[in-house]
Amino acid sequence: MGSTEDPDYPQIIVQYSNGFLVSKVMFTACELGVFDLLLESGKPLSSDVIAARLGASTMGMKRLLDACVGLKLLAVEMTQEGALYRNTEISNVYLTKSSPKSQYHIMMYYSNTVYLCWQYLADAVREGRNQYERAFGVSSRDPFGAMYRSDEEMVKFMAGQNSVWSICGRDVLAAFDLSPFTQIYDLGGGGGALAQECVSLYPNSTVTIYDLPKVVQVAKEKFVSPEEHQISFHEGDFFNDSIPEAELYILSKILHDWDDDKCKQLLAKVYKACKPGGGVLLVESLLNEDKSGPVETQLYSMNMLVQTEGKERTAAEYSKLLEAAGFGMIQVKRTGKLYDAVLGRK
Ligand code: ASE
Repeated sequence: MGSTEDPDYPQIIVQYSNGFLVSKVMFTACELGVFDLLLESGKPLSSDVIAARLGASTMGMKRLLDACVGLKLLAVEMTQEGALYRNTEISNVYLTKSSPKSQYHIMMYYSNTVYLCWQYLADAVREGRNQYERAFGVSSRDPFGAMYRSDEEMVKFMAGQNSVWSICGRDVLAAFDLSPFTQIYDLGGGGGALAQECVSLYPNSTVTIYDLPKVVQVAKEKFVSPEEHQISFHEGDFFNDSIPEAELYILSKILHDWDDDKCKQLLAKVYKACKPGGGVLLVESLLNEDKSGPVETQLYSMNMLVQTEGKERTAAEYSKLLEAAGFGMIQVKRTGKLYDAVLGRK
């Protein structure tokens, strides 16, 4: 690209314009179960067979499959019976529902919820607030009231967040040696995937998932089995109810949901509850200090605008919030993946 680029065919503009088409093709193939069927089948299948098994039109399915080949999400081989499609290695691992590293649920959340909010991105930028009212007709005053407007939406969100920890959880928890902290609270721990990674990485730790009563109920029902003895639950609203004493508090993708005032309120409360010598671990996607990137984090910050009251922040911004609450000895670790870690001590 660069100097060799045709000025009348700017790659960057074409690629970015088509970005949403790319996302929707991948989301749709996931939603219709293309990758699951090809995994189960264990052998390449024709578009006719795939269409019939998934209850789709042959014409629509053929086009979707070919687009997936173009996107390198499927491979095709020509045989005497015609084209046969199979999963790529990446699709088997990340796009099938049953894989331990499946990103299926976060994609369904993006495709069916986040996508609808982004329809109103221009309004969000003009007004500086989330777009639940326009997108779903629910009040945007309480973002989690809106995000959890139905049990179904709440479960989709929890499953989506869980899928992220299946690929990033270990790195953020291994960023610091957390073994000195055995009594851990995961504030807003939701579906519990990060708590599960935590007790697996630190076998001497116990993690209490602190979340809203209806979230805890669903976590117990659908995501965390009672046999997982190192994990327990505490029902509450961390802004309005008390926070029990512990050695370490994990706030994973919590502060990015809220403005600076709310973050300071919450961190001050956590500081009060924290044992001396204890700490707080922030798990967030960190912006560069000059906010020049990473682009994924900049896009997530746009998403916080359309969906929440918060934003993505720099390491210095998180450090300032921690210091304002009383925490010290602040350490920052970038993982090179989507989510990073910041540790503060009392
Ligand atoms: C939140 C995280 C998310 C609140 C709303 C959210 C995510 C999507 N919607 O705490 C996961 C991160 N992904 C993006 C696109 O921001």
